[in-house]
Amino acid sequence: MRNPFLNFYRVLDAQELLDIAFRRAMKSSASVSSNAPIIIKAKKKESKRIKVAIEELIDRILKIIKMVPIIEDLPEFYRELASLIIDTDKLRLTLGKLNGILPVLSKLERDYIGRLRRIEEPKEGDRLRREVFGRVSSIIRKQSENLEYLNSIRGRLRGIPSIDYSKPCVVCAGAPNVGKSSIVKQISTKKNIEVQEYPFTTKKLILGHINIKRRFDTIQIQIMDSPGILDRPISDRNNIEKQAILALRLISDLIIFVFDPTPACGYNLDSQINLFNEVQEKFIQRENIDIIIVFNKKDLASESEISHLQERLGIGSDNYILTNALNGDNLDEIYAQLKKQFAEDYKEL
Ligand SMILES: Nc1nc2c(ncn2[C@@H]2O[C@H](COP(=O)(O)OP(=O)(O)OP(=O)(O)O)[C@@H](O)[C@H]2O)c(=O)[nH]1
Ligand SMILES: [Mg+2]
Repeated sequence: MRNPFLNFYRVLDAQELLDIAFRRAMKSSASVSSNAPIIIKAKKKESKRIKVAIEELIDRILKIIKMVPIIEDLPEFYRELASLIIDTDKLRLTLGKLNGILPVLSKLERDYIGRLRRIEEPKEGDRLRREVFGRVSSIIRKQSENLEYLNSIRGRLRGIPSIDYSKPCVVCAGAPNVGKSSIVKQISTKKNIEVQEYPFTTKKLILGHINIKRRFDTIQIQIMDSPGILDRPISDRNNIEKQAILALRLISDLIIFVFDPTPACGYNLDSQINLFNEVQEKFIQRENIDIIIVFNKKDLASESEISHLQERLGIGSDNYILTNALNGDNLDEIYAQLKKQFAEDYKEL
């Protein structure tokens, strides 16, 4: 599904909204015959100005409210991800406050147009229009923080990947700094993924694609790079780690779990194994989801480090892939496994 926040465009600030509305108003022209009395002309001209300005503002604010999806109505993955990325209560409140000024603006329009009908001097019309514009300005300016807030969160929401539910999705997960992003970068079409020597480089879910060649055609699967997860109680986990868990729980059709058998990543084997067990026990969404186990940093890992990890996991040498994500060594084995997994029974395309 296309990221529902892609239509969340930049919001104009209070001054920009007012400038546009008042400029439109002053350029507007009321239809009134040229030989009508001056007082009638004044009434019509100022009524039109008030109407144009206020309706322009109402229209633009309504558009702002409508372009932000209602979080509660979104599919579970997007709904939960949004609530990890932003404070959804604050968003709801902000939109509610913007919505709240609409009837106030409408009422001002009605009141002032009513008052204009009763003026007796043309210059009274000018005074009334200035007065109502002043009141409108102060109402809109009071929304400055709310408008700014919307702009401050939209980048994060628009950064959510668009998942195609009709294509398989592989989630690459593991402890921080083990080489998840390096692997996804090497084996997928997504090349602009940041890799750094420190943990928590990846702070959000990043989607790439892998084209798998079959005899007569090519199919495409999705691969998700995820932030590192620490071995600690869920209540201590931060919202960055929780995004990875969410992807495992809700969108993975297969998991690539990456271990670093060496001390290089900064997380010992116990904590990586605990995490692996937790993923298997708690975060797998369906029973038939396989895990490809990867031991990365082949170039750094000693024989004994590798056999130790293998023993601790109680697996045979055929049950993991030993890779070097720096030079691409053995990454073709990951590709081969994915092909085996998805090429045969994948009929779409
Ligand atoms: N020597 C060696 N270094 C590697 C290998 N794979 C990754 N690295 C390095 O390990 C560090 C972390 O790599 P990343 O790909 O950012 O690791 P990550 O698991 O995505 O890290 P987070 O996003 O922070 O959780 C970087 O300095 C990489 O260059 C490898 O196979 N061998
Ligand atoms: Mg990363």
